[in-house]
Amino acid sequence: AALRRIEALREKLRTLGLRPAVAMAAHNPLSAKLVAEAAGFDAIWASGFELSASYAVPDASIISPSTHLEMTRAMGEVQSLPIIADLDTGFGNAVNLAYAIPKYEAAGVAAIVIEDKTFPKDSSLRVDGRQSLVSIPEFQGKITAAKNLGSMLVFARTEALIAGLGQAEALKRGLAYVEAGADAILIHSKQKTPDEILEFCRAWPNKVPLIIVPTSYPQLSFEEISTLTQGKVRLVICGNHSIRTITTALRRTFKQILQEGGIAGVESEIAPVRDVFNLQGDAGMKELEDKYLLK
Ligand code: SPV
Ligand code: MG
Repeated sequence: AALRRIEALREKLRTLGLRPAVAMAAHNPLSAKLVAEAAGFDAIWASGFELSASYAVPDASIISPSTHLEMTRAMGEVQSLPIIADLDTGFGNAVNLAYAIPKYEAAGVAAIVIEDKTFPKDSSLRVDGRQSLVSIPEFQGKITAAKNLGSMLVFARTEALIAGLGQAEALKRGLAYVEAGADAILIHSKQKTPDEILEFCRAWPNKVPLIIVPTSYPQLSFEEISTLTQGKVRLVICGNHSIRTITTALRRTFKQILQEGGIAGVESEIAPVRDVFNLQGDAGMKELEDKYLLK
């Protein structure tokens, strides 16, 4: 089953459709299941930012790797889309990453993303965040370790633009990571317009697919991303749209309940308990009850 998910994702990256493959962020098995239920997303993004936010702590290597691993494993149990796991820096150096690879592989993950920042990382989107990069050879070591020690796809993410190092450095890093065996390059930007990313994509000479996370430049449709990058961007990651959605929804409901002094008004606005039971897999438990419990 794990191999099937890896192949499914590999195929999505290969297929040149009207739009790129789209991965949606999740931060727990329920949100992952809802991504799958939406029937249209190609993968789950097991986001470090979303997980950190769900614990109300910064996305800065604060959450333990085992917490991320457990979230990711449990997401794989309740839905069947390929999971792209956000391994940040690889949780340390290439040795730390080497120990993580078999665990993520056993969890049924289809692809991992590692980024070329120093450990501990800071969020790419943070204003005045601490952004320093490891050397190219050091990061190539991480890619090689990940490729050698597992069969998951390895997406190498360069933070050169995030760190303000410019296009030439970003390109140099992207190409060096391809040389080390990366299956795709994630190029990240926090500019408010897509200009910087589009410039990188135009210059990208390689057949290796590109991945973007357009949180800070949301204005392009998926189709436009494909067209404007000559199909070079094969995967778009919606990096934080689950945690931001629930933040808005919870605030709205809580406010309404307090304003109205009761829960009646929100009843028609929120998922019925029956719906939640379904998401919990109640039908599966019913089958077990019928089969194995004394009548
Ligand atoms: C995440 O969702 O954890 C990411 C994307 O890595 S970003 O937050 O933009 O760095
Ligand atoms: Mg992350």
